[in-house]
Amino acid sequence: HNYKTVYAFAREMHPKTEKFDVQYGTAGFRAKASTLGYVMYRMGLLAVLRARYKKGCIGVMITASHNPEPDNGVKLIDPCGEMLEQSWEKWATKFANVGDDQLEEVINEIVTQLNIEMTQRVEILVGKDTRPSSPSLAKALCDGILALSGKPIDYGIVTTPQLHYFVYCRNSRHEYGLPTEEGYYRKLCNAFKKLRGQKFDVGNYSNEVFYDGANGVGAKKIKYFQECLGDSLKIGMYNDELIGTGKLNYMCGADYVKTTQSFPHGVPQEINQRCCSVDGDADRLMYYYLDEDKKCHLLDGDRIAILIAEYLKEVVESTGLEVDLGLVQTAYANGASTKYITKKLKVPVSFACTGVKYLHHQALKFEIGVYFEANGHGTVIFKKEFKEKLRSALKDSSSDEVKSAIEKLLVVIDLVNETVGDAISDMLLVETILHSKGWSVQDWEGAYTDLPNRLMKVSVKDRAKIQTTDAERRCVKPDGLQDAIDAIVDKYNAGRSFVRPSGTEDLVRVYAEASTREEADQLALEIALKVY
Ligand code: 16G
Ligand code: ZN
Repeated sequence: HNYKTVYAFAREMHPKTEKFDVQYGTAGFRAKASTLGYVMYRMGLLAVLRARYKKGCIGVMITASHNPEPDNGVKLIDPCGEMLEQSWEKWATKFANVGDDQLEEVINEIVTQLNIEMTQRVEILVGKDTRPSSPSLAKALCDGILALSGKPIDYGIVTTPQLHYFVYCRNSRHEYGLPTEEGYYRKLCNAFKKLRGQKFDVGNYSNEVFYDGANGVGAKKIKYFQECLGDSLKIGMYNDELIGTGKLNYMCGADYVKTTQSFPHGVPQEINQRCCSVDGDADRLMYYYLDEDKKCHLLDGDRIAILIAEYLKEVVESTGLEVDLGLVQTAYANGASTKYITKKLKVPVSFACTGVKYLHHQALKFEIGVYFEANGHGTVIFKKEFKEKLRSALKDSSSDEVKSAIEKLLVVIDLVNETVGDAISDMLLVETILHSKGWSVQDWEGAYTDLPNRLMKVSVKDRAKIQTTDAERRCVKPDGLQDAIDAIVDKYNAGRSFVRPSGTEDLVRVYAEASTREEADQLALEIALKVY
C-alpha cells in the first residue's frame, strides 16, 4: 500500500525535529512539550493501527502527570482500559524515531507483520490534562489519526482514569457504565451516597476532607463531586489556579507531598485535619495531616492499600463466600506494611516490578486483587467470574443478612474504577471505609508503624549495568553487588535495601529501611557508595 498522504502530512505539518531517539517508557513518552509535536502525530497513526488490530476503540491520553507544567507526554490505552500491551511498546518507539520518509515503510511493515485490516473504521478517544501545550499536541495527534482515516473523539480535558474508564465503557458496550463524564460522575456518586447512608459523622470520623487539586485537572473535576455529594462529604478544595499560570504540580500535589514528605502549599494548615492530594492527571492519591507540632504525617499508597484490603476482607466475610483476595505491592512498600497485611490480616502479598502495568497484571491473578504503589497509584480489580458469583449468590441466598452484605459489596465495586488507579474514586473509597469504621485519620495511622526509610538517587555512567530480579528486590548484575548489599544490610536492625535503575530518569535509585531514622539514612548511604 502507499500511504503518501501520511508522509506529506508529516513533512509539511509535523516534521521530525529531534535527532535523539525517544523511548516509550513505563508511562509512555514524556519530554519537554515543545519537542513532542511529531511524536503525537505518529502516535495518532499508531493508535489507528492498534485499534484496527484489536478491533475496538482505544484511547490516547496527553499528559505528563506529576511533572512540571512545561513537560508533556502521551500514552495509549488498550480496549479494556488497561495500558498499552507491552509487546507494542517497541512499535511505539519505532514509530516515534524513524525519519519522516520512512513512515510509509514502517506502516507497511506492521500491517503486513500483524495482518492488520486497514479498511475498518475505528474510533480513538482523546483526552488531555490542563497543560497549556495540550491543545496543540492534541491537534497533531488528531492529524495522525485522520491521516489513516481513523475517527478521533475528543473528550477535552479529563483525568487519565476518566479516559481509561470511557475506553472500557465503549468497548464493553456500556456494560461497565456510560462512556460520558456525566455517566462517570453519576456512577461514582450514586455508589458513594448509598454506602454513606443518612448518618454522615460516625464515631471519630468527621465528614470533611481537605483536597489539594495540584492546580490541575483534579481540581476541575472534583467540582462535580462537591456539587453532587453536598453534605454527605464536605470537600474543601484548594489549589485550583487558572490554566497556564505555571502552578501545575508546583509545591503541591501527591508527588510533592510524597517525595518531600511535607505539607503542600496552598492548603490551610489546620491541626489534625484529614487532607489529601492528587497529582496532575489525578491518578495518584496521598493522604496526610499535621499534628500539634506541625509535623506532617503521611498515609501513602501502602496505607491506602491496606485499609482497602482489610475492609474488603471484612465485607466479603460477611457474605459468607469464599474468595481469593490478594494484595500486590512493589519493592518500595514499607516492610511494616507487608508484615501487617500478611501476618495480622493474613492476606497474601505478591510483588511486582515498579510501574502500574506490572501491578495491574499481577493483580488479575486474584479474584479480588488490590494493588498500590507507595506513591499512591492503585486500584482494586474484581474478576468477572467473581462478580457473576456474587450476582447468582444474591439470587439464591435465603438469608437477608447475606443478601444485604452482597448488595453492599456490589455497590463498593461500583465505587471503584477498576481500569486504572483513580485518585478521586480511591478517595471516595477511603472516605467510605473511614466512615464505616468511625475512624479518624489517626485511628487509621495507628494500625502499624512504618519503618523509617530513605530514598536516594545515584548518578552512574551506565545504569543498564544494573540488572535486577525478584520484582527488583535483588540484583543479578554487576557480579558481587548483591553479596555486598547483603553484607551491609545484615549489620542493621530490621534492615532492607535494594537498588534499581530508574525507568524514567537516567540514574539508579537506592531504597533503604531500618529500625531508626539514623540507621535508615546510614544504610542508604552505605549502599549508594557501593553502587557509585
Ligand atoms: C512511572 C509509573 C509509576 C512509577 C514510576 C517509577 C505509570 C503510570 N507510572 O511514573 O507507576 O512509580 O514510573 O519511576 O506506570 P522510576 O522508574 O523512575 O522509579
Ligand atoms: Zn499521574
